Amino acid sequence: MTAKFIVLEGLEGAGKTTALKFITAWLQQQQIEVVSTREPGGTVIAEKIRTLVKQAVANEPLTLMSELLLMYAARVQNTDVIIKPALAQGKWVISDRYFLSSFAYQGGGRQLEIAAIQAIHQACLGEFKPDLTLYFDIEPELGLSRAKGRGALDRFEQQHLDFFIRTRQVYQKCLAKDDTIVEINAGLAIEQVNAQLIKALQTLLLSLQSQLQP
Ligand code: Z5A
Repeated sequence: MTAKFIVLEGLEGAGKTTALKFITAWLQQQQIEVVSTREPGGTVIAEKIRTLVKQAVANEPLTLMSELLLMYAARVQNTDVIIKPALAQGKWVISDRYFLSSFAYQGGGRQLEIAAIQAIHQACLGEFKPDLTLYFDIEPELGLSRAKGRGALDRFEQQHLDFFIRTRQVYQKCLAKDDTIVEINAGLAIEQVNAQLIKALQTLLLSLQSQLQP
């Protein structure tokens, strides 16, 4: 079966990490070999970058452009070391976040120019993109209240509500423009979220089967 690259996107507390486990188990039941990864992170070097971008450093703010470039450095590492080799071996890849996060967080939340992000994106990834992005849409207040339940907040989670409202707006704009992005209503109970995930995965499998038929 042709390998597929699936990405989970959305605000914090939307349930991406929870869903990644569910999707991995569901695909494995269909006899599909799955590799999971996350961003920023996934490889040893990219995980070091993750630590760098998530923690505040005393007396030295991380500049907006540095933050963006670090996200892309981690992404190139993850793409070249984990994602592309796994796909080449016929394995499916699921990533907790990918490049849409940079457009939403750095473009929307941080208000960096989208044209600058696009230029860096093109230089780093070219036309490479996921086959399916599951966008977990949630009211920022609800997502943050779920994330806060976990304890100390990182550098992103400490942002004001406006930051997350702007981030969500970019996600929603991208959703409207790209039919490889599927919306999941993440404000519902886990069972209802899982039902939406199964539907999206079944649609992907069916389209794959019809492509493979002579
Ligand atoms: N970032 C960026 O700025 N630019 C980029 O290019 C990239 C990332 C790639 C990564 O943090 C940060 O980096 C992120 C964006 C930025 N900023 N923030 N904040 P992360 O990976 O640590 O955080 P996250 O991706 O937002 O993950 P998260 O906070 O863990 O959220 P989640 O994975 O979507 O949610 P969860 O862990 O599955 O669930 C959270 C809690 O809610 C947990 O207790 C669950 O049991 C519960 N849950 C899950 N689903 C439900 C439902 N349906 N009902 C009730 N409770 C639920």
